[in-house]
Amino acid sequence: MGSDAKDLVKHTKLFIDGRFVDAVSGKTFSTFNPSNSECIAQVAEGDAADVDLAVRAAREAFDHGPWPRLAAAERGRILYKFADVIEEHLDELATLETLNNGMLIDLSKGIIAGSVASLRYNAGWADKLNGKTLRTDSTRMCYTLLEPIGVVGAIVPWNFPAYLFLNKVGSALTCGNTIVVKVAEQTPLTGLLLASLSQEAGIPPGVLNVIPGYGPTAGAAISKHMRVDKVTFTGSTEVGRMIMESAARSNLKPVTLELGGKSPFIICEDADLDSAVAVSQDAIFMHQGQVCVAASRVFVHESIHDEFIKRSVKLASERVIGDPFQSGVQNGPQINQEQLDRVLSYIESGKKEGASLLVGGKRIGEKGFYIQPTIFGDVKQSMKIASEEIFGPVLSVLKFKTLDEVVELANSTHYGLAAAVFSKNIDTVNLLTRSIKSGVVYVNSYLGDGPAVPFGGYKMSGIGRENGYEGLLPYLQHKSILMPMENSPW
Ligand code: TXE
Repeated sequence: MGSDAKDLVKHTKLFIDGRFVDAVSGKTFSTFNPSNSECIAQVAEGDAADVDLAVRAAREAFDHGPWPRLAAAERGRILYKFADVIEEHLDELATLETLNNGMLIDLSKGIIAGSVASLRYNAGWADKLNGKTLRTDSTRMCYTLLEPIGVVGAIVPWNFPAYLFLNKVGSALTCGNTIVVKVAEQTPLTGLLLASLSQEAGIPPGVLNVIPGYGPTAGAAISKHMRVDKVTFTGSTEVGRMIMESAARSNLKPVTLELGGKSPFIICEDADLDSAVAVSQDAIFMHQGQVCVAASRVFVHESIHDEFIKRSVKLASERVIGDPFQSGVQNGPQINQEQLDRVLSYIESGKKEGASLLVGGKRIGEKGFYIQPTIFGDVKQSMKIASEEIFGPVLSVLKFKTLDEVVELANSTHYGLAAAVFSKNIDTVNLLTRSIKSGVVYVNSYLGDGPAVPFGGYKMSGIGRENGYEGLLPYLQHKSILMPMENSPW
């Protein structure tokens, strides 16, 4: 894929007010292919000055442009058209995603198809977002209006670049907002291609603006901008905290935060073990563990613990690792050297703290950022590998005896994004699903939620929900209008 890769990269500049432009500073940065560490292209590096231009364009498009004033069904129609155009370019987008991110090509295709489904789901809501008519105690009636919130700033990470881009753009635009998206510095390419496709679909200039650039410059400029009305962020808990702080210190803009996780996967003694073993492998190793809901802690009942370990170690050691474009490959590279080093340092800490390294644990080769799928046994909840987000292919296996004990252990992290319960007993399932503090609990399955299902975290995994009707509400203002109503018959 190396030599013809450059032909795929058509857009490397900032996208502001419907035009691809250089950064004000004239600076660029390199973007890489994680599977061989080679530079793919130079990309314009936006910073505060460029964010300001993009916010002005988005402001103008919101305050005076057609987008928020269109009939809602017409907005929906344009977003459906956007989804069609993306679908026509699905292979191109998926190839670019794999090139820039290292995601397996089949996963890239599936995720882009899922992003199209999410965009269509949101588009369908455009003309169905209505307020209510309310009774009041007085002689007045009240009705509520749902209005767009204004200019949205979106900051997206590198793990699912196109999906997270479209998820946030789809929700914001459906509600009549305009948006400035800062794409991740590691993976700017699919967001820029999507920007150009938005023009083909007829999204007016200024409605969608895209700034590639770094977090502390371009990202921070969005979160503290006085003329940005809302920020939506997916990324680390550490940066989420910074974004909330600068949103509060500037214009108190509301934030939606989708942050890290340390998701528990609970396997009870009556579980279907074949299924639990197979599903838990993908739940941790899919996309090399670079998934916010990666099930990085598996709790296994003591009666089936040794058998689970035996089967899981075998499957992990058989996983095919290699070029993400090659069919049959199950694990590709981590995103970059920094993440690779971070994952390897967690593996070292697991060994030092006394966990047993059962399989994996090493880097593979020197070109690209490949790590062996890794499983630790004899893990204690107090160890770093069981309490901090690793964001790599590293599974911690913990043993439990009673349901009370596993609830206590599963809930004893700062995170609360996702969980799984494997059991055939309905009472056990009900007890665990209601006791676990997380935004989603999968029963005898994992992932595959689809766009209608609200998604987000408890505790330090985030604030607010994305997807579903609930995911649209943060992009709307709720206005109550009260007026006299005399002589009403009832
Ligand atoms: O994330 P960052 P990184 C977690 C995961 C991973 C760790 C570090 O544990 O190992 O975070 O990854 C922008 N103001 N997740 O460093 O820094 C940045 O440019 C405004 C979980 O890549 O949070 C990028 O666009 N923005 C996660 C985005 O924030 C700033 C997905 C995410 O980068 C900023 C990714 C600042 N001061 C990482 N600093 C998930 N929830 O899925 C950085 N950014």
